[in-house]
Amino acid sequence: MTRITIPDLGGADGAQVIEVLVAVGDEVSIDQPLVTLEGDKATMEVPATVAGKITNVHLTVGATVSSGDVCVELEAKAPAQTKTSSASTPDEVTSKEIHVPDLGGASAQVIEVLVAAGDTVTAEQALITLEGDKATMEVPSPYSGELASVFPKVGDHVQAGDLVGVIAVQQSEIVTDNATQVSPAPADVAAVPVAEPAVPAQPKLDTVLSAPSNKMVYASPSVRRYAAHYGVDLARVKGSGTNARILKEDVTSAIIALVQAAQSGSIASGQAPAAAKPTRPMPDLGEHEVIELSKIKQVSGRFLTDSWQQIPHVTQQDQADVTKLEAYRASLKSKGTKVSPLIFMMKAVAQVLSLHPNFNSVLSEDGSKLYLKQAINIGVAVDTPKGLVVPVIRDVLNKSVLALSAEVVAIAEKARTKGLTPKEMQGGSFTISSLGGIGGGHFTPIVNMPEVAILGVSKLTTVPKWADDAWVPCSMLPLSLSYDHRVIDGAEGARFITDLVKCLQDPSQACFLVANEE
Ligand code: CAO
Repeated sequence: MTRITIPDLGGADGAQVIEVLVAVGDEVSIDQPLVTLEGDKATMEVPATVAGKITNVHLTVGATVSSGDVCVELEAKAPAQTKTSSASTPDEVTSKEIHVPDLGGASAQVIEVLVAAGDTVTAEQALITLEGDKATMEVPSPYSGELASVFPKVGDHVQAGDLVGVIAVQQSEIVTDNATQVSPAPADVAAVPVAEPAVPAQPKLDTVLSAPSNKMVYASPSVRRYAAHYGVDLARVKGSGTNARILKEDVTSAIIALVQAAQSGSIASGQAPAAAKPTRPMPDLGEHEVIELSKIKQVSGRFLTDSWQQIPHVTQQDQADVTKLEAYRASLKSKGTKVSPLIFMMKAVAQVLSLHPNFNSVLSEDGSKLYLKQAINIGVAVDTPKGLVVPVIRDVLNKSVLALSAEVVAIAEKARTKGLTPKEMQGGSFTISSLGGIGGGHFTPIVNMPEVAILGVSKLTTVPKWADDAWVPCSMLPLSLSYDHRVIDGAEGARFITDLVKCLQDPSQACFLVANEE
């Protein structure tokens, strides 16, 4: 009896089972999805890591799971024979190690792991993406075969010769391609850009798309995101993977076929994938320089585009008179305790989120459910040389001002120097983007999907205010609250920002007290 367990969820423990795709008695093959999980930021499928007949299904829809929980039990089929003997014949299977190629002396960080143990890969298929000082590169598989193990994790630092994985390869595969595959060509991580995905040639519409149906769609979360990005309906895409699983290449073929059909007039241009419509030609740029956008910028760019396109944003603006809070901050500073206005902002936001739970939530992918979170975990946008990242500060409501201040300083420094782990960026339910240290007035921050709201904080200015028959100088803090109008109504948005302003105007609030002061 073999047990298949929930794999490492990258810190996203507490994911919910939203689909159970198999039942007792089903025969499953390697890589066939067993259940679909929904975490804070994404959905993922748990694939079968061995083939066999299901004897017990341990999970039901709605269950909450963590890494290591048992998913199913099955009677495993006899595995394919593997051996490492050099005397193997062309039809036998041999285990081969895959190593990181020459990186030109540098080490590099793993920023994507594109495969998992049990995946069948083809020669030259990318396994992991590395980011060095100046560029990213993919490490391809030198062989076609089935991966027995994959070792690097996102965030690991690797160098030439480190083990990427072990692959079971048909002996004939090695005989044919030995000369080029055993010693991968040296690749300079500072010079090799990520290759564009291979584009299949001229697919015909009816070979890649079927009529709309309610069939179950098998596709990985990354393929689903890819299809969603281009506006392709996965229910219509013909899958070429195991059990009609839809692969990235299938979606690419569908995009190309749809664009060609739109260009030839056989479908209306509005039916072509939105992001794949013919683009304007590049204008004559004259002398120019080309810079490769960092991976962080490319990835955050995709998320921002998705959020901007999918969320009906409203930005409610206001300003808080923080004169008293600034005086309190100055009194702390005179006693040697320096606290950024951002920390008081976080405490005030946490306070107000506890009164407006709809803002402390994430929305399900289909927009039908709102998950109200108990913990108040606030993401803080940090500007780094490689782009914008959002570390998440947990349990802000229950942390002291000083503890929060130390944590924000440390995590912002780590984001700028060493980089963050995925876990440090997960689990948030509201984001603050503070440009107060830089300048500028109100702005329109973009919601950090699937969260439903974000607060933009700008630089405070001193303005004259009429009070008690006299003009007095006041410190006014511009606030810009963007929210998802599918979830938050305008009245709720106005109530939230009004409560936030009230909170910030009263520094005697318990949440602002600095422990060593009182
Ligand atoms: N008004 C006036 N001054 C402010 C302020 C405000 N709202 N917020 C901060 N300041 C002051 C601080 O007090 C500090 O001044 P002193 O050094 O004289 O005390 C100075 O500005 C620098 O602050 P900081 O930016 O270093 O620190 P912070 O705690 O305010 O912010 C962090 C930390 C990580 C949020 C910030 O460094 C950062 O990266 N901001 C950019 C975020 C961003 O790019 N957002 C855009 C996202 S796109 O939507």
